[in-house]
Amino acid sequence: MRQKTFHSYSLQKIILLNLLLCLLFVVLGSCAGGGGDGDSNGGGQYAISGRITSGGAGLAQVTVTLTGANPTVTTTTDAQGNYQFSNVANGFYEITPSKATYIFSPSSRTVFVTNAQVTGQDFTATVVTWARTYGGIDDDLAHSIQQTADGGFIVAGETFSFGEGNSDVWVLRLDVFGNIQWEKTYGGSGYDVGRSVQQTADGGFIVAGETSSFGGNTEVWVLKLRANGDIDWQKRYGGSGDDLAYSIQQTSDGGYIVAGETTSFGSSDKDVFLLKINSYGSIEWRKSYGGGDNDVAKSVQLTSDGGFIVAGETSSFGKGDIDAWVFKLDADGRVVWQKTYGDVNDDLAYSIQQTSDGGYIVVGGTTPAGSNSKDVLVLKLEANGEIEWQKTYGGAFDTEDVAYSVQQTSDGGYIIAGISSSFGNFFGDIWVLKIRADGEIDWQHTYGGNDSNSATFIRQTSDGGFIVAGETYSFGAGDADVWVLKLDPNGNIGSGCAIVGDSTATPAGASLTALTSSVNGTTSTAVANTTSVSANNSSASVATQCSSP
Ligand SMILES: [Ca+2]
Ligand SMILES: [Ca+2]
Ligand SMILES: [Ca+2]
Ligand SMILES: [Ca+2]
Repeated sequence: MRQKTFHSYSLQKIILLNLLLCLLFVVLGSCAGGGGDGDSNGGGQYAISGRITSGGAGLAQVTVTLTGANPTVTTTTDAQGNYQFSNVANGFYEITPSKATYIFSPSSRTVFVTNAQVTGQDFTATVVTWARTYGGIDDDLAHSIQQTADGGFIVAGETFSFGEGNSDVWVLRLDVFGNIQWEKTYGGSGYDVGRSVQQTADGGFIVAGETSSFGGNTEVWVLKLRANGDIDWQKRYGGSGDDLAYSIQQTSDGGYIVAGETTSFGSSDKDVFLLKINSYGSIEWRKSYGGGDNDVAKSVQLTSDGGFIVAGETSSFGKGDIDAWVFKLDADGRVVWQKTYGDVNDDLAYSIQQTSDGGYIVVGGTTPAGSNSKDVLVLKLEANGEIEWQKTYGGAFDTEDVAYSVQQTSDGGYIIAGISSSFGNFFGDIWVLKIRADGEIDWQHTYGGNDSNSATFIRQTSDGGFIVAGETYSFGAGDADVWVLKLDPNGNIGSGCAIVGDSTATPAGASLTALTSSVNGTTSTAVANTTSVSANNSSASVATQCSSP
């Protein structure tokens, strides 16, 4: 078997060489122009094959392009990372792999097929990692991030550096390397905040948060954006008090579920506020849930039965001070079960997800009895809300360690992000914990500089790494900047990135009590009003703290 590999041929040279080879191989009755992934195409009889690996393991679903064939053909790697082009004719070819958020080494290979199969055309793939700030001279904060279908990212938060006055909703569309594709502000003269963002089935985006730019008090604000950031529709929801949204998700009917808090409706002080709206923002149902004290929802998620799971906090029910509060709803907002989780001090839930076993994972913070330090709280619940296990993660006395975001990972474990002042910087570093299904720690890292840093949201990315959004006062253009970290599957950003630190937390058993609370959802009289802002382009300064490769 003969095989030659060249790395420096341009496509033009390949075409020229193939013209010459046509003359050379005319007696064989074949020319470069064959090729295909299993199809007989052009009459060639040879195969080009290889394997693509990442971290030693085969990488599936890599698009591999063979140019020099006429027409250019593509194939994808199988579950073991193998690929093959069959029925290739003699000639010169260039093989180029591509997959969002990966860099390949070499970036392409040139091969010469001459009366023999060509094997061993292997590539190694490395996950793209980076840490970047986005902002202006004032406070710029990220509250939510999601990976988009093209492998890039959508970030929502608030900016005081740009826009129409006070804070404006700020949405940044990033590519896989963290380059800004577009950035826009939305708002009026009041405070306008984006708390939650999701890509929608039509390729656009849904953003929920709050606005005080219309009519004085604060209202829930929902913006439906097109893929380019222009506004499809915009509506505010509420009553005479303050109404805020912390979480939104698209539902299977194309509409949306929105969760937050209200002082306009329900029992006294704050109540949990839920809105089910259709794909145009019209209200389908609206309910409040709560007792005589503060009751707030921080996170809502669809469940596999078509209903919803809601997590937040309550001072109306439970063991004392604030307790974490979780309730399961059917599709119409009726309570299926409801439980508080707590002890005598503050116990907080910020993020919930249904898990693959039908249960739930909840994260937040807890202050153990007799302590004045806060630790990360993780509750694994059964499908009926009973506690399967509960653990805390934290450091020294008098410090604050809190988790704001959780997601089940592809290996059945969980990724958790928040803030720690026990490890890294005393003023607070971003803290990310990768735990196993039983709560034991796989790895843990801090990310920060000399001033305070905090993460609000984390998601696993399609390459097995993670995307983290939050804020930093350590880096950027002034005051807080939006901080986005693209991590590899072990939480690293290349090697030797100075913002990455190690922490040494060990899981501790917790002893929170689950109690059944007793609310019924109350239909509110919240109204929807159309708002009329325009999307404005902003001009963030971007700084890169680390990037690899
Ligand atoms: Ca504003
Ligand atoms: Ca209340
Ligand atoms: Ca409590
Ligand atoms: Ca700033």
